[in-house]
Amino acid sequence: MQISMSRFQIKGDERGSLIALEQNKNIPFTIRRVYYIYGAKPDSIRGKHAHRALEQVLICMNGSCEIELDDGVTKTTVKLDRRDEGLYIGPGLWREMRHFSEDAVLMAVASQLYDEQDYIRDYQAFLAWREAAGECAGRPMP
Ligand code: T46
Repeated sequence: MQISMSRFQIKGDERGSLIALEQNKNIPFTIRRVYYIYGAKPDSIRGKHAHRALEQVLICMNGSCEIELDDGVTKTTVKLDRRDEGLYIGPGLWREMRHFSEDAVLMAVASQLYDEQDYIRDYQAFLAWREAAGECAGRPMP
C-alpha cells in the first residue's frame, strides 16, 4: 500500500517552533493545493472515496483523527495527532476519516487542483477500477 509517515524537522528556539513544508523535498511532489478540515463532528465519517491520480500529505495541525486506508485487499488505520508528522497517501487508495476530536484541524497538501473527475466515490466502482488497473499493468498496484 502506497502510504508512509514522515516526521518533519522542527526549527525550534526559545520563541517556539516552526515547520517548513517544501515541494519535492519533505513533500514528495509539486504542491498544487492546500485545504483543511475543521469543526468535523466527532461521529462524522468523511472521505469514503479514492483518487485516481492525486497524491496527498495529511497533517493533523490540532487535535486528532483517524484515517482508514484500503487498497481493495488490505485495510490499515493511522491515527494522526502530531503537527510534525505527515501521512503520505499515494493514488488509488480508498480513504475514510473518522474519530475527529472536537478541536481537530486536518490539513491536506495535494499534488493536483480540485478535480471531481479524479474521485471514485462508489466502493464497488473502486474495486473494479483497482482490478482493471492491476490487469492493465500486469501486476498488482502498489
Ligand atoms: C480527501 C480527503 C482527505 C472543493 O471545492 N475543493 C477542494 O479542494 C476540496 C477538497 C473539496 N471541495 C468541495 C467538494 C465538496 O462539495 O468541498 C466539499 C467537501 O468535499 P469532500 O466531501 O470531498 O470532503 P472530504 O472531507 O470527504 O474529503 C476531502 C478531500 O475531498 C479528499 O480529496 O482525500 O479530504
